[in-house]
Amino acid sequence: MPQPTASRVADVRVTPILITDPPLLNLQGVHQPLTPRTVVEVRTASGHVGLGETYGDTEYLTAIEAVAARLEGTDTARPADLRTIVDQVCDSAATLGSAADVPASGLRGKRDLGKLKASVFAAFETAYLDAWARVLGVPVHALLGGRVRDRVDYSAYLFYKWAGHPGAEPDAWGAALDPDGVVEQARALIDRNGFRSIKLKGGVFAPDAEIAAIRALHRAFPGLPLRLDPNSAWSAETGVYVARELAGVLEYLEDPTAGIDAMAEVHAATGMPLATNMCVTGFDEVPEAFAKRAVQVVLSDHHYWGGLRATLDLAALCRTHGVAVSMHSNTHLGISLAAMTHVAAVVPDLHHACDTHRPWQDEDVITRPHTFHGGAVEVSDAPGLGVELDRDRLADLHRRWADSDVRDRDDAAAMRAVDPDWHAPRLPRW
Ligand code: GKR
Ligand code: MG
Repeated sequence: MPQPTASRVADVRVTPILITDPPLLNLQGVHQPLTPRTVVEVRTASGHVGLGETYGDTEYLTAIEAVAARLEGTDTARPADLRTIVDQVCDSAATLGSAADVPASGLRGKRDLGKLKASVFAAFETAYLDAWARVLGVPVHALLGGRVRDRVDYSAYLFYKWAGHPGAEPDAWGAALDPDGVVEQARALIDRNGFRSIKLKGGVFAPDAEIAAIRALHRAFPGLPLRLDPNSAWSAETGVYVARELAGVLEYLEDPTAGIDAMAEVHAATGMPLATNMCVTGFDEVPEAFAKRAVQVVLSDHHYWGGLRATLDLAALCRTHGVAVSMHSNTHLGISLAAMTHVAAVVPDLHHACDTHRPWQDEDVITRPHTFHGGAVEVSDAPGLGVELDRDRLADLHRRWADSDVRDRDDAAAMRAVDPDWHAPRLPRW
Protein backbone atom coordinates (compact mmCIF):
# COMPACT_ATOMS: atom_id res chain seq x y z
CA MET A 1 0.00 0.00 0.00
CA PRO A 2 1.31 3.49 -0.78
CA GLN A 3 2.10 5.72 2.26
CA PRO A 4 -0.85 7.98 3.15
CA THR A 5 1.22 11.03 2.24
CA ALA A 6 2.41 9.62 -1.11
CA SER A 7 -0.40 11.23 -3.10
CA ARG A 8 0.09 14.70 -1.64
CA VAL A 9 1.13 17.51 -3.98
CA ALA A 10 4.75 18.53 -3.53
CA ASP A 11 5.10 20.74 -6.56
CA VAL A 12 3.04 22.12 -9.46
CA ARG A 13 4.31 23.42 -12.76
CA VAL A 14 2.31 25.34 -15.36
CA THR A 15 3.86 25.73 -18.80
CA PRO A 16 2.24 27.85 -21.50
CA ILE A 17 3.21 26.76 -25.01
CA LEU A 18 2.49 27.69 -28.62
CA ILE A 19 1.81 24.96 -31.14
CA THR A 20 1.65 25.20 -34.91
CA ASP A 21 -1.78 25.00 -36.49
CA PRO A 22 -2.79 24.81 -40.17
CA PRO A 23 -5.13 27.40 -41.75
CA LEU A 24 -8.42 25.66 -40.88
CA LEU A 25 -11.47 27.77 -41.67
CA ASN A 26 -14.58 28.20 -39.57
CA LEU A 27 -17.43 30.63 -39.11
CA GLN A 28 -15.30 33.05 -37.12
CA GLY A 29 -12.29 33.10 -39.41
CA VAL A 30 -9.26 30.86 -39.63
CA HIS A 31 -6.89 29.15 -37.23
CA GLN A 32 -3.74 31.17 -36.56
CA PRO A 33 -0.30 29.76 -37.47
CA LEU A 34 0.40 29.41 -33.73
CA THR A 35 -2.14 28.68 -31.02
CA PRO A 36 -1.71 28.58 -27.22
CA ARG A 37 -2.11 25.58 -24.93
CA THR A 38 -1.23 25.08 -21.27
CA VAL A 39 0.47 22.01 -19.80
CA VAL A 40 0.01 21.31 -16.08
CA GLU A 41 2.34 19.03 -14.10
CA VAL A 42 1.52 17.95 -10.55
CA ARG A 43 4.34 16.16 -8.69
CA THR A 44 3.39 14.12 -5.62
CA ALA A 45 5.46 13.53 -2.49
CA SER A 46 6.19 10.06 -3.89
CA GLY A 47 7.73 11.65 -7.01
CA HIS A 48 4.93 10.69 -9.41
CA VAL A 49 4.00 13.33 -11.98
CA GLY A 50 0.43 13.81 -13.19
CA LEU A 51 -0.27 15.71 -16.41
CA GLY A 52 -3.06 17.95 -17.63
CA GLU A 53 -3.50 19.94 -20.85
CA THR A 54 -5.95 22.72 -21.59
CA TYR A 55 -6.57 26.06 -23.30
CA GLY A 56 -3.70 28.51 -23.22
CA ASP A 57 -5.65 31.75 -23.62
CA THR A 58 -4.97 34.47 -21.05
CA GLU A 59 -8.22 34.02 -19.11
CA TYR A 60 -7.41 30.35 -18.45
CA LEU A 61 -3.70 30.79 -17.93
CA THR A 62 -4.22 33.58 -15.39
CA ALA A 63 -6.59 31.45 -13.31
CA ILE A 64 -4.51 28.28 -13.70
CA GLU A 65 -1.35 30.00 -12.48
CA ALA A 66 -3.20 31.47 -9.50
CA VAL A 67 -4.63 28.06 -8.56
CA ALA A 68 -1.28 26.31 -9.04
CA ALA A 69 0.32 28.60 -6.47
CA ARG A 70 -2.07 27.25 -3.79
CA LEU A 71 -2.00 23.49 -4.39
CA GLU A 72 1.08 22.37 -2.47
CA GLY A 73 0.05 20.00 0.30
CA THR A 74 -3.37 19.14 -1.16
CA ASP A 75 -4.04 15.48 -1.83
CA THR A 76 -4.39 14.26 -5.42
CA ALA A 77 -6.71 11.58 -4.00
CA ARG A 78 -9.11 14.31 -2.79
CA PRO A 79 -10.12 16.48 -5.75
CA ALA A 80 -12.83 18.11 -3.59
CA ASP A 81 -10.11 20.28 -1.98
CA LEU A 82 -8.97 21.27 -5.45
CA ARG A 83 -12.51 22.39 -6.25
CA THR A 84 -12.63 24.66 -3.19
CA ILE A 85 -9.38 26.33 -4.21
CA VAL A 86 -10.49 26.77 -7.83
CA ASP A 87 -13.75 28.36 -6.62
CA GLN A 88 -11.94 30.71 -4.25
CA VAL A 89 -9.44 31.80 -6.87
CA CYS A 90 -12.01 32.27 -9.63
CA ASP A 91 -14.37 34.16 -7.30
CA SER A 92 -11.67 36.66 -6.58
CA ALA A 93 -12.05 39.46 -9.10
CA ALA A 94 -8.65 40.71 -8.01
CA THR A 95 -7.07 37.55 -9.39
CA LEU A 96 -9.03 37.29 -12.59
CA GLY A 97 -9.66 40.92 -13.48
CA SER A 98 -11.74 41.20 -16.62
CA ALA A 99 -11.41 37.46 -17.37
CA ALA A 100 -14.45 36.96 -15.14
CA ASP A 101 -16.87 38.78 -17.41
CA VAL A 102 -16.05 37.76 -20.94
CA PRO A 103 -19.14 38.23 -23.15
CA ALA A 104 -20.94 35.17 -24.54
CA SER A 105 -19.46 34.34 -27.93
CA GLY A 106 -17.14 31.90 -29.64
CA LEU A 107 -17.56 28.35 -30.84
CA ARG A 108 -18.01 26.63 -27.49
CA GLY A 109 -21.26 28.19 -26.31
CA LYS A 110 -21.74 30.45 -23.31
CA ARG A 111 -18.76 31.87 -21.48
CA ASP A 112 -19.32 32.63 -17.85
CA LEU A 113 -17.60 32.29 -14.52
CA GLY A 114 -19.06 28.82 -13.88
CA LYS A 115 -17.63 27.58 -17.14
CA LEU A 116 -14.25 29.14 -16.44
CA LYS A 117 -14.19 27.39 -13.05
CA ALA A 118 -15.17 24.09 -14.67
CA SER A 119 -12.35 24.46 -17.22
CA VAL A 120 -9.71 25.37 -14.65
CA PHE A 121 -10.80 22.53 -12.37
CA ALA A 122 -10.66 20.11 -15.31
CA ALA A 123 -7.04 20.95 -16.15
CA PHE A 124 -5.93 20.07 -12.63
CA GLU A 125 -8.38 17.21 -12.08
CA THR A 126 -6.83 15.37 -15.04
CA ALA A 127 -3.36 15.91 -13.55
CA TYR A 128 -4.56 14.83 -10.07
CA LEU A 129 -6.15 11.66 -11.43
CA ASP A 130 -3.04 10.91 -13.49
CA ALA A 131 -0.79 11.40 -10.45
CA TRP A 132 -3.02 9.45 -8.08
CA ALA A 133 -3.38 6.59 -10.55
CA ARG A 134 0.42 6.46 -10.92
CA VAL A 135 0.81 6.33 -7.14
CA LEU A 136 -1.59 3.37 -7.10
CA GLY A 137 -0.07 1.81 -10.23
CA VAL A 138 -3.40 1.71 -12.08
CA PRO A 139 -4.67 3.36 -15.28
CA VAL A 140 -6.85 6.47 -14.99
CA HIS A 141 -9.80 4.60 -16.48
CA ALA A 142 -9.69 2.25 -13.46
CA LEU A 143 -10.19 5.25 -11.14
CA LEU A 144 -13.15 6.28 -13.30
CA GLY A 145 -14.87 2.94 -12.90
CA GLY A 146 -13.03 0.75 -15.39
CA ARG A 147 -13.01 0.57 -19.14
CA VAL A 148 -15.83 -1.03 -21.06
CA ARG A 149 -13.94 -0.98 -24.39
CA ASP A 150 -10.38 -1.55 -25.58
CA ARG A 151 -10.39 1.09 -28.29
CA VAL A 152 -12.04 4.46 -28.68
CA ASP A 153 -13.26 5.45 -32.14
CA TYR A 154 -12.58 8.93 -33.47
CA SER A 155 -13.91 10.59 -36.60
CA ALA A 156 -12.08 12.20 -39.51
CA TYR A 157 -12.52 15.90 -38.74
CA LEU A 158 -12.52 17.78 -42.05
CA PHE A 159 -12.09 21.52 -42.43
CA TYR A 160 -12.33 23.86 -45.34
CA LYS A 161 -8.77 24.97 -45.58
CA TRP A 162 -6.34 27.19 -47.44
CA ALA A 163 -3.26 25.58 -48.99
CA GLY A 164 -1.08 27.42 -46.49
CA HIS A 165 -1.07 30.36 -44.13
CA PRO A 166 -0.87 33.75 -45.88
CA GLY A 167 2.68 34.35 -47.05
CA ALA A 168 3.81 30.81 -46.15
CA GLU A 169 4.50 27.78 -48.35
CA PRO A 170 1.55 25.38 -48.89
CA ASP A 171 1.46 22.67 -46.22
CA ALA A 172 1.30 18.92 -46.81
CA TRP A 173 -2.52 18.87 -46.66
CA GLY A 174 -3.13 21.38 -49.44
CA ALA A 175 -6.29 23.39 -50.01
CA ALA A 176 -9.86 22.19 -49.46
CA LEU A 177 -12.26 24.85 -50.66
CA ASP A 178 -14.80 22.87 -52.69
CA PRO A 179 -16.37 19.37 -52.69
CA ASP A 180 -13.41 17.82 -54.54
CA GLY A 181 -10.93 19.33 -52.09
CA VAL A 182 -13.01 18.13 -49.14
CA VAL A 183 -13.17 14.59 -50.53
CA GLU A 184 -9.43 14.61 -51.14
CA GLN A 185 -8.80 15.76 -47.58
CA ALA A 186 -11.08 13.02 -46.24
CA ARG A 187 -9.16 10.47 -48.27
CA ALA A 188 -5.83 11.65 -46.88
CA LEU A 189 -7.10 11.60 -43.27
CA ILE A 190 -8.69 8.17 -43.72
CA ASP A 191 -5.67 6.68 -45.53
CA ARG A 192 -3.40 7.77 -42.68
CA ASN A 193 -5.68 6.98 -39.75
CA GLY A 194 -8.39 4.58 -40.89
CA PHE A 195 -11.28 6.75 -39.64
CA ARG A 196 -14.73 5.21 -40.10
CA SER A 197 -16.87 8.31 -39.77
CA ILE A 198 -16.51 11.86 -41.04
CA LYS A 199 -17.31 15.32 -39.70
CA LEU A 200 -17.11 18.46 -41.82
CA LYS A 201 -16.72 21.81 -40.10
CA GLY A 202 -19.16 24.05 -41.92
CA GLY A 203 -20.42 27.61 -41.52
CA VAL A 204 -17.73 28.74 -43.96
CA PHE A 205 -19.58 28.75 -47.27
CA ALA A 206 -23.25 29.24 -48.13
CA PRO A 207 -25.39 26.22 -47.11
CA ASP A 208 -25.84 24.88 -50.66
CA ALA A 209 -22.07 24.66 -51.12
CA GLU A 210 -21.73 22.71 -47.88
CA ILE A 211 -24.66 20.44 -48.82
CA ALA A 212 -22.79 19.71 -52.07
CA ALA A 213 -19.64 18.82 -50.10
CA ILE A 214 -21.57 16.39 -47.89
CA ARG A 215 -23.18 14.81 -50.94
CA ALA A 216 -19.73 14.40 -52.51
CA LEU A 217 -18.49 12.71 -49.32
CA HIS A 218 -21.55 10.45 -49.34
CA ARG A 219 -20.75 9.36 -52.90
CA ALA A 220 -17.04 8.91 -52.20
CA PHE A 221 -17.46 7.05 -48.88
CA PRO A 222 -20.78 5.19 -49.09
CA GLY A 223 -21.87 3.85 -45.71
CA LEU A 224 -19.60 6.05 -43.58
CA PRO A 225 -21.54 8.11 -41.03
CA LEU A 226 -21.36 11.83 -41.91
CA ARG A 227 -21.87 14.99 -39.86
CA LEU A 228 -21.94 18.67 -40.69
CA ASP A 229 -21.25 21.38 -38.08
CA PRO A 230 -21.79 25.02 -39.09
CA ASN A 231 -21.38 26.29 -35.50
CA SER A 232 -24.89 27.84 -35.44
CA ALA A 233 -24.34 29.86 -38.60
CA TRP A 234 -27.86 29.31 -39.87
CA SER A 235 -31.34 30.53 -39.00
CA ALA A 236 -33.83 27.87 -37.89
CA GLU A 237 -35.39 28.10 -41.35
CA THR A 238 -32.06 27.40 -43.05
CA GLY A 239 -31.44 24.60 -40.57
CA VAL A 240 -34.75 23.01 -41.58
CA TYR A 241 -33.83 23.38 -45.26
CA VAL A 242 -30.42 21.74 -44.84
CA ALA A 243 -31.81 18.98 -42.60
CA ARG A 244 -34.39 18.13 -45.29
CA GLU A 245 -31.80 18.23 -48.09
CA LEU A 246 -29.51 15.89 -46.16
CA ALA A 247 -32.13 13.55 -44.69
CA GLY A 248 -30.86 9.99 -44.89
CA VAL A 249 -27.34 11.22 -45.63
CA LEU A 250 -26.27 12.62 -42.26
CA GLU A 251 -25.79 10.68 -39.05
CA TYR A 252 -26.55 13.96 -37.30
CA LEU A 253 -26.45 17.67 -37.86
CA GLU A 254 -24.37 19.58 -35.31
CA ASP A 255 -25.42 23.01 -34.05
CA PRO A 256 -27.24 24.08 -37.21
CA THR A 257 -28.67 27.12 -35.44
CA ALA A 258 -28.21 29.13 -32.25
CA GLY A 259 -30.09 28.54 -29.03
CA ILE A 260 -32.31 25.88 -27.53
CA ASP A 261 -35.58 27.12 -29.07
CA ALA A 262 -34.26 27.31 -32.63
CA MET A 263 -32.60 23.89 -32.27
CA ALA A 264 -35.89 22.45 -31.01
CA GLU A 265 -37.67 23.99 -34.00
CA VAL A 266 -35.28 22.35 -36.49
CA HIS A 267 -35.62 18.96 -34.84
CA ALA A 268 -39.42 19.18 -34.54
CA ALA A 269 -39.79 20.11 -38.21
CA THR A 270 -37.42 17.50 -39.62
CA GLY A 271 -36.76 14.72 -37.11
CA MET A 272 -33.03 15.14 -37.90
CA PRO A 273 -30.91 14.18 -34.86
CA LEU A 274 -29.10 17.30 -33.65
CA ALA A 275 -25.82 17.33 -31.76
CA THR A 276 -24.40 20.24 -29.80
CA ASN A 277 -21.32 21.66 -28.24
CA MET A 278 -22.84 25.13 -28.26
CA CYS A 279 -26.37 25.27 -26.85
CA VAL A 280 -25.73 22.80 -24.03
CA THR A 281 -22.25 23.28 -22.59
CA GLY A 282 -23.00 23.25 -18.87
CA PHE A 283 -25.30 21.31 -16.53
CA ASP A 284 -27.57 24.35 -16.03
CA GLU A 285 -28.55 24.22 -19.72
CA VAL A 286 -29.54 20.55 -19.68
CA PRO A 287 -33.10 20.64 -18.22
CA GLU A 288 -34.55 23.12 -20.71
CA ALA A 289 -32.76 21.62 -23.72
CA PHE A 290 -33.89 18.08 -22.90
CA ALA A 291 -37.45 19.14 -22.06
CA LYS A 292 -37.73 20.91 -25.42
CA ARG A 293 -36.07 18.05 -27.31
CA ALA A 294 -33.55 20.49 -28.72
CA VAL A 295 -30.64 18.03 -28.81
CA GLN A 296 -30.33 14.32 -29.43
CA VAL A 297 -26.53 14.06 -28.97
CA VAL A 298 -24.59 16.06 -26.38
CA LEU A 299 -20.93 16.44 -27.26
CA SER A 300 -19.11 16.23 -23.97
CA ASP A 301 -15.72 17.84 -23.48
CA HIS A 302 -13.93 17.30 -20.21
CA HIS A 303 -11.97 20.53 -20.76
CA TYR A 304 -15.06 22.64 -20.06
CA TRP A 305 -17.70 20.31 -18.58
CA GLY A 306 -15.60 20.17 -15.42
CA GLY A 307 -13.29 17.22 -15.87
CA LEU A 308 -13.36 13.49 -16.35
CA ARG A 309 -15.79 12.64 -13.56
CA ALA A 310 -18.15 15.42 -14.62
CA THR A 311 -18.08 13.91 -18.11
CA LEU A 312 -19.33 10.66 -16.62
CA ASP A 313 -22.07 12.57 -14.74
CA LEU A 314 -23.11 14.11 -18.04
CA ALA A 315 -23.14 10.71 -19.72
CA ALA A 316 -25.38 9.31 -16.96
CA LEU A 317 -27.74 12.28 -17.26
CA CYS A 318 -27.95 11.81 -21.02
CA ARG A 319 -28.59 8.09 -20.60
CA THR A 320 -31.42 8.80 -18.16
CA HIS A 321 -33.10 11.06 -20.70
CA GLY A 322 -32.52 8.89 -23.76
CA VAL A 323 -30.09 11.43 -25.23
CA ALA A 324 -26.86 10.17 -26.80
CA VAL A 325 -23.43 11.38 -25.77
CA SER A 326 -20.25 11.76 -27.78
CA MET A 327 -17.24 14.07 -27.62
CA HIS A 328 -16.30 17.51 -28.88
CA SER A 329 -12.76 18.57 -29.59
CA ASN A 330 -10.67 21.65 -29.99
CA THR A 331 -7.05 21.99 -31.14
CA HIS A 332 -5.13 19.78 -28.71
CA LEU A 333 -2.11 17.55 -28.18
CA GLY A 334 -1.55 14.08 -26.76
CA ILE A 335 -2.14 14.71 -23.06
CA SER A 336 -5.67 15.83 -23.91
CA LEU A 337 -6.14 12.91 -26.31
CA ALA A 338 -5.06 10.49 -23.57
CA ALA A 339 -7.57 12.02 -21.13
CA MET A 340 -10.33 11.97 -23.77
CA THR A 341 -9.59 8.32 -24.51
CA HIS A 342 -9.60 7.24 -20.84
CA VAL A 343 -12.96 8.82 -20.13
CA ALA A 344 -14.49 7.65 -23.42
CA ALA A 345 -13.33 4.13 -22.56
CA VAL A 346 -15.52 4.20 -19.45
CA VAL A 347 -18.76 5.64 -20.89
CA PRO A 348 -20.98 2.58 -21.39
CA ASP A 349 -23.13 3.76 -24.25
CA LEU A 350 -20.91 5.70 -26.60
CA HIS A 351 -22.40 5.08 -30.03
CA HIS A 352 -20.80 7.84 -32.09
CA ALA A 353 -17.11 8.27 -32.88
CA CYS A 354 -15.56 11.12 -30.88
CA ASP A 355 -14.15 14.27 -32.48
CA THR A 356 -10.44 15.02 -32.40
CA HIS A 357 -8.30 17.71 -33.97
CA ARG A 358 -5.15 15.72 -33.18
CA PRO A 359 -4.30 14.69 -36.80
CA TRP A 360 -3.92 18.39 -37.64
CA GLN A 361 -1.05 18.89 -35.19
CA ASP A 362 2.38 17.75 -36.31
CA GLU A 363 4.09 18.22 -32.95
CA ASP A 364 3.46 16.99 -29.43
CA VAL A 365 4.74 17.23 -25.87
CA ILE A 366 4.60 13.49 -25.14
CA THR A 367 7.36 11.03 -25.91
CA ARG A 368 5.18 8.59 -27.89
CA PRO A 369 2.36 10.44 -29.65
CA HIS A 370 -0.77 8.34 -30.21
CA THR A 371 -1.51 6.66 -33.49
CA PHE A 372 -4.94 5.89 -34.87
CA HIS A 373 -5.58 2.38 -36.18
CA GLY A 374 -8.88 1.79 -37.90
CA GLY A 375 -9.76 5.30 -36.71
CA ALA A 376 -9.37 4.29 -33.06
CA VAL A 377 -6.94 4.90 -30.23
CA GLU A 378 -6.10 1.91 -28.07
CA VAL A 379 -6.98 2.36 -24.40
CA SER A 380 -3.80 2.26 -22.32
CA ASP A 381 -3.55 0.04 -19.25
CA ALA A 382 -0.26 1.63 -18.18
CA PRO A 383 -0.36 3.57 -14.89
CA GLY A 384 -2.03 6.98 -15.05
CA LEU A 385 -2.86 8.41 -18.45
CA GLY A 386 -0.13 6.22 -19.93
CA VAL A 387 1.76 9.11 -21.54
CA GLU A 388 5.14 10.62 -20.63
CA LEU A 389 6.19 14.22 -21.04
CA ASP A 390 8.88 15.02 -23.60
CA ARG A 391 10.59 17.73 -21.57
CA ASP A 392 12.86 18.93 -24.39
CA ARG A 393 9.89 19.41 -26.68
CA LEU A 394 7.92 21.12 -23.92
CA ALA A 395 10.83 23.50 -23.36
CA ASP A 396 11.03 24.26 -27.11
CA LEU A 397 7.32 25.03 -27.35
CA HIS A 398 7.48 27.17 -24.21
CA ARG A 399 10.43 29.10 -25.65
CA ARG A 400 8.31 29.71 -28.74
CA TRP A 401 5.60 31.12 -26.44
CA ALA A 402 8.09 33.30 -24.56
CA ASP A 403 9.53 34.66 -27.82
CA SER A 404 6.12 35.46 -29.31
CA ASP A 405 3.37 37.90 -28.46
CA VAL A 406 0.57 35.44 -29.38
CA ARG A 407 -1.33 34.91 -26.16
CA ASP A 408 -4.90 34.08 -27.26
CA ARG A 409 -6.62 32.14 -30.00
CA ASP A 410 -8.30 34.66 -32.29
CA ASP A 411 -9.62 33.21 -35.54
CA ALA A 412 -11.13 36.54 -36.64
CA ALA A 413 -7.82 38.36 -36.18
CA ALA A 414 -6.06 35.65 -38.21
CA MET A 415 -8.57 36.19 -41.02
CA ARG A 416 -7.89 39.95 -40.99
CA ALA A 417 -4.36 39.19 -42.22
CA VAL A 418 -6.06 38.47 -45.55
CA ASP A 419 -9.23 40.55 -45.28
CA PRO A 420 -8.62 43.63 -43.13
CA ASP A 421 -12.39 44.30 -42.83
CA TRP A 422 -13.22 40.81 -41.57
CA HIS A 423 -15.15 40.43 -38.32
CA ALA A 424 -16.85 37.34 -36.94
CA PRO A 425 -20.33 37.41 -38.53
CA ARG A 426 -23.50 38.18 -36.67
CA LEU A 427 -25.77 35.15 -36.33
CA PRO A 428 -27.59 33.88 -38.21
CA ARG A 429 -25.25 34.38 -41.14
CA TRP A 430 -27.50 32.46 -43.50
O1 GKR B 1 -11.30 24.22 -34.47
O2 GKR B 1 -12.25 25.67 -35.78
C1 GKR B 1 -12.29 24.81 -34.92
C2 GKR B 1 -13.63 24.35 -34.40
O3 GKR B 1 -14.64 25.14 -34.95
C3 GKR B 1 -13.68 24.39 -32.90
O4 GKR B 1 -13.25 25.62 -32.43
C4 GKR B 1 -15.04 24.08 -32.35
O5 GKR B 1 -15.07 24.32 -30.99
O6 GKR B 1 -14.62 21.85 -33.12
C5 GKR B 1 -15.45 22.66 -32.48
C6 GKR B 1 -16.90 22.38 -32.76
O7 GKR B 1 -17.23 21.22 -32.93
O8 GKR B 1 -17.71 23.31 -32.76
MG1 MG C 1 -19.40 21.66 -32.92
